[in-house]
Amino acid sequence: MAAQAPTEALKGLKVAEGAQAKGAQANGNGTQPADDDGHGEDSDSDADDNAAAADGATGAAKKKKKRKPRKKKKTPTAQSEPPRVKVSQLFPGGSYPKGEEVEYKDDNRYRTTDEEKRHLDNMNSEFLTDYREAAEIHRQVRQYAQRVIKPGQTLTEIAETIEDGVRALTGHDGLAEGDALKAGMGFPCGLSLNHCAAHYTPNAGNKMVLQREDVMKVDFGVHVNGRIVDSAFTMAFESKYDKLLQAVREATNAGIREAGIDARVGEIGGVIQETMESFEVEIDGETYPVKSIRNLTGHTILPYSIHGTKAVPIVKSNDQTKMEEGDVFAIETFGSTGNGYVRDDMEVSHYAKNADVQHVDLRLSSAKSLLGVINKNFGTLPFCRRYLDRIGQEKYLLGLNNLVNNGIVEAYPPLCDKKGSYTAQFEHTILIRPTVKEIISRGDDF
Ligand SMILES: [Co+2]
Repeated sequence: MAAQAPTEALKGLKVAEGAQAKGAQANGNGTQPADDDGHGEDSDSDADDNAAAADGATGAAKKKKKRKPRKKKKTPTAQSEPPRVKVSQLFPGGSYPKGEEVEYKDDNRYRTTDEEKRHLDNMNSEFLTDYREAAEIHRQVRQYAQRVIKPGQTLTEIAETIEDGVRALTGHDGLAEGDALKAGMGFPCGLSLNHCAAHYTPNAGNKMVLQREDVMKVDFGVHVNGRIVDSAFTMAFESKYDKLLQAVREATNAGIREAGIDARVGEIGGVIQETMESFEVEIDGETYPVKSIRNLTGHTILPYSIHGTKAVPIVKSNDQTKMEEGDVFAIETFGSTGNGYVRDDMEVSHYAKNADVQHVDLRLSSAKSLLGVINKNFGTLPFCRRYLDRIGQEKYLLGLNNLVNNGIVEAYPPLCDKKGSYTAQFEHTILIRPTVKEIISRGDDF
């Protein structure tokens, strides 16, 4: 999910010289729940056994014949298509693959082998296991999505392809109260087209169809026990967009490369911008410079909270904030053929409860009851309207808007550059571990 630079900070932002883009603002992504904890194997042969017992009168011989061998359901060793096998079954004992581990440089080089740092690292084993599980789910679902998403599909179908996969692989369908808080969607699946950069996902009844000429940002989160992996990519079906995608992929990788303990976020923004803006692209006979979208940023991630307190600008800035041991960062960059600046546009779908709200006395009963539903099912995880629909909520818009107006829930509207422009995004989550930097969501695809 994209974080937005606050308007205040932007006023002081000198694009050429760099500026003070502090505090990222989170944008919503939602969560989806799944079903049981997934440890119970169903013994599907029980029913057959009972049936066989019932017609015992027909003789033991026949009964023997009828009885199917009691086979223990085999634990799947490979993922299905569409992905429905829990990754906890594919990697028994929590042996999930690591992300890409990168050693620290210069003054921090000692950390990789330092006894104390290694000890600190070992104390985080549960955190790492949860993060690696969430990342593996992200990779498996997104790589499936990359194979099957085609022009002609509706955005609703595409979102459900991804969300159903994520929920199945976590083993939590999120339908029972509280289940989505155990594991599932870390935020709603964003499917933002063309000049829209972020935070678009269909609401109920949306009939939009993906076109061959579209450039689609696919941005979704997976969480396990509140450990959110935030990773995004861009899909296009025409080669004229290749270079735009390349610019943004390289800019994101430059940001990841510069990240580390003691790295200053403003300088990282400068490197990202330099990489991004070294590209120009030709689309339909017109040449455009690729611009970093200056009011979008990367961000820290906290448990159950997609936008932490630190921002990573994607243009040069004087922000001296340092990355520190233990931080989790979403490094995301956005390139545009337009103004390099986004505004709120179109219908809101993404929401999240504010982490720091004090008690407000709500007068509207529908708002009060909806807040109860949000607390139990999403907590502070971003959600979208479709996620309320699927858990049976109806006619909730008045209550939802009331929660937004009372500052309890934050609305994250779609963020769009100027009409006719094209935007692209790539994003990874990285862990600033005591010993190494781990690009947890890295895959063969990006
Ligand atoms: Co993000």
